Amino acid sequence: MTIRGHFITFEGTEGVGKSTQMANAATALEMLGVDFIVTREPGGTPMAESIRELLLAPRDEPVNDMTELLLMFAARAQHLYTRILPELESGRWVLCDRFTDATFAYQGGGRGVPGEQIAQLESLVQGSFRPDQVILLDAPVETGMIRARHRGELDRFEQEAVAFFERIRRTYLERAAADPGRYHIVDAAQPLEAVSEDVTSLIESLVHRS
Ligand code: Z5A
Repeated sequence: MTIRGHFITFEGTEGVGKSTQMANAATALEMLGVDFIVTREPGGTPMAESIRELLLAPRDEPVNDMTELLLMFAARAQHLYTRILPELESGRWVLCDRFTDATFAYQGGGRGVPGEQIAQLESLVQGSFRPDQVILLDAPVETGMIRARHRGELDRFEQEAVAFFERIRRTYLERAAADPGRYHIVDAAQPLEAVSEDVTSLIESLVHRS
């Protein structure tokens, strides 16, 4: 299999501005004449979107950590093999709102599932496939919560306490520190215009060096 497109993921704790900055990155790619798609996880195909609904719905029944983890990877397998890889093979860039880094951060850092177990599933589902570049939008947890929480009913993840999101943020920052060539940390606590400028110049530099 020859992969010709570029796979860029956007990560961060809730409300840091991933959707906003993906739209901004899409505009930058359009201006540069790059052919691309925008997608998200969990989701990105009709079946994977159904799994997303299962995962996000608040429910009375406690959700087992392993159930949550396996559903994340079930959605990912469907998304990866039926959408992401075919798009990359046809030469398109793929911008994805969250990918496996979110699993290490949320199910690993947040829920406490050992990283080695997540890494085993990552190898099983993805082989050696990883994002080419990860844009980590980083801001204090409270900043994102304030931005996100005026949207109405909270989903199952959004109902978690601040400490859960602090562990997630820490895990993201540790992963970024361990692989600085692939992770780009953007200060998402800045005013919107400044974050957008940082993301636009990052996208421009990725296109120019591709
Ligand atoms: N999850 C998981 O557990 N494991 C996995 O493997 C994966 C996912 C893949 C769904 O993700 C949940 O799935 C997620 C983790 C879990 N749960 N949580 N929490 P999601 O990405 O769909 O949900 P989210 O993280 O909650 O995203 P979000 O709330 O939609 O936030 P966002 O996309 O990062 O932010 P936004 O919508 O772009 O911005 C939020 C608001 O802030 C909006 O009004 C903007 O106009 C405003 N904004 C944005 N930037 C700024 C700046 N710089 N200043 C001021 N205001 C701003």
